[in-house]
Amino acid sequence: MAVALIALGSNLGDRLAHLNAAVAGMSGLPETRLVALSRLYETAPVGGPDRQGAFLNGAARLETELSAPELLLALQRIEAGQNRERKVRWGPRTLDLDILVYEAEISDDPELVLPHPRMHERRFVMVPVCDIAAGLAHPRLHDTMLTLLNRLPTEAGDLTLFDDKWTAGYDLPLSHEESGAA
Ligand code: A4P
Ligand code: MG
Repeated sequence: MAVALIALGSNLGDRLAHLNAAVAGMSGLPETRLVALSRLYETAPVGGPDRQGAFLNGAARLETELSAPELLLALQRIEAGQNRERKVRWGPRTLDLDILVYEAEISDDPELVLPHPRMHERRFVMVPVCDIAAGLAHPRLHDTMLTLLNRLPTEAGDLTLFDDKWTAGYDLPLSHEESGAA
């Protein structure tokens, strides 16, 4: 059984609906359990074309028997189910699901870089991550997620708490570790 952290993002269409579909999709994956969800945050776009809309971002913790490549493929199918189109790098998207961390695996394969190479530079990733995994050590940098978040300048992206609840219509453990973040 492996622990994986997933970043969820949407800034196109019904953002909350796309994220809830992602939660439903991840919950339905074989040999996989969704064990924690972060709060949801509205975040200013980082990179990409000018004037794209604000993102909703969150993070999820999974326990899975899928390998990292199998999990990536499964996440890409869930993205495709929300009509994700790949046009512009860092451009607007209905749904983006990235594997942030898979156990302590380290990979430089461009198809699947682990841990996600930009995660620790981004408040829109690290704030939700600290809701669910503040004490987890970053496999490459070795510091905890909370230490990495606290090191980020506040200019590393505007972010506000969006809504304490995901609206998926079934029972999910909304668990936060006390992080003092947000
Ligand atoms: N890939 C490699 N490693 C991974 C990984 N750990 N998880 C490959 C997922 N995919 C990984 O992804 C491009 C390729 O990355 C895939 O083929 C996969 O094999 P993509 O989702 O098609 O493209 P992308 O998301 O546009 O590119 P990228 O580089 O993943 O973008 P980022 O760095 O994820 O940034 N601002 C705010 N506020 N909130 C956001 O969520 N997201 C981005 C995307 C930019 N700005 C943002 C946000
Ligand atoms: Mg992506």
